[in-house]
Amino acid sequence: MNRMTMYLATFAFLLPATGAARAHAMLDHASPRVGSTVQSAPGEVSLWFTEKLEPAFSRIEVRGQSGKRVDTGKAVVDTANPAELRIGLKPLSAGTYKVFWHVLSVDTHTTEGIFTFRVAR
Ligand SMILES: [Cu+2]
Repeated sequence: MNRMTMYLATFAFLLPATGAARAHAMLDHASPRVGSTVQSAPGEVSLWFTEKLEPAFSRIEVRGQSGKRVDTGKAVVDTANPAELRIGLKPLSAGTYKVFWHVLSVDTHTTEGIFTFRVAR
């Protein structure tokens, strides 16, 4: 491969990859933070994504160690920020909680993920 061919091959490979990555709604950050330990029980879980979400097809489930759901049922997209999704929580006792999210971004791609946080007391 000469230098020009190599350059073009690299460019052709990178373009669609970065385009697709930018289009998907990936988790940017969360509150409580991914993998964190919080000192007191949070009243809600908030997730910030890299893309705007379709509220009707975006959800969060929060479960305790027994697998029982501890969220209040329905995740809502923030009215001022369409890339923020959050859900209320029942009063949490100390322990580890699992947050499962499944979202549809406005470009019609679904993504999902899971993380945990711990309540110290
Ligand atoms: Cu996408």
